[in-house]
Amino acid sequence: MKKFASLLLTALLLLTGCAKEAPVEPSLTRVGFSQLGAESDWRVANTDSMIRAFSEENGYELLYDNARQKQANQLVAVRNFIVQGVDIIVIAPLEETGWEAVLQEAKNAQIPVIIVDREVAVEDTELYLTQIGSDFLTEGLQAVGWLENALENRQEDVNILHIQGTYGATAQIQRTKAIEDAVRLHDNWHFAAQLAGDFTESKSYEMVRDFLAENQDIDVIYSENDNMTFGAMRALDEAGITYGQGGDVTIISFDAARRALKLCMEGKINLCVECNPLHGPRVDELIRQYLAGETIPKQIFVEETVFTPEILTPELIAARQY
Ligand code: GZL
Repeated sequence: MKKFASLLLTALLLLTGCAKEAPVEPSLTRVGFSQLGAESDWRVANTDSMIRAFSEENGYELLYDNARQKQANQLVAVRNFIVQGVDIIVIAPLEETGWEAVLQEAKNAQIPVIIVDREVAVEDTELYLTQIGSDFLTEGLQAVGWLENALENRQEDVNILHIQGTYGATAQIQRTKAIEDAVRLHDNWHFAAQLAGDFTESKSYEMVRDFLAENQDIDVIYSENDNMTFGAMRALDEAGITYGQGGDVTIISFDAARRALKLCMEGKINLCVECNPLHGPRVDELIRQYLAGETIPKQIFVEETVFTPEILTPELIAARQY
């Protein structure tokens, strides 16, 4: 009897408009984000930016996976996102190749994919919505242009120690292309060695330490990220080799993370090439544009600059976000 009375009362309240409809929670956009690892200051800043952007306050439910620098882990993560039926997949790919199958599976599941930071090399660009990141070749060309000016048509041999990032990553491929093309162009520029630093401080330290044990005739270090630069500087210190402004070795470093900018301001790094990691708000905006039915460019490059000791101040560095 009580149940009937309760149902009757509810019906009356609804019919008379007295019952308050339970507020309908706006549905959250479910994003699956596959991050490649946590190998560098840059990557930590990038992850922080992405996680802040995909907050519940911003209207997202974030499924996050750190692949610990293994593409196989990224492929597992993306497949999990597909099974869980997320609305959007965002991938920061470790390397360019090996993505066709899983991107096709996402397409078959009608889940759009945004590529952030590095790029994927696939024939069919319809397998992803857009790629947003840095123009890594332009970064390299800015470094080479600065070095050409710094050397002021020096005729003697220029021995370059090239510390490369993770092989097959767009940042490595294109920063390498810039310096390799320049070495081909300048008859007196030579590679003392090209070392595999994998974008990490520890690997770079080991490789440079072992190299310096055999050969200390270097004029320039072209290091494809700041953390490898920090490792190289430790090895140079141990070998008693000076570097930076007025030193024996000129150092060029990519990323322009705060730690590197401070060393640059002190004259210990000659050139910091910015590689901006703050993609969270950018990807958030792209998702909103997509959900609003707007057309999105297939590739988006972010604006970046370079820093030398002359232009750096404590205030400028303090104002930087990473
Ligand atoms: C560049 C990014 C690179 C950084 C490194 O966008 O992919 O990966 O330059 C990071 O610090 O490891």
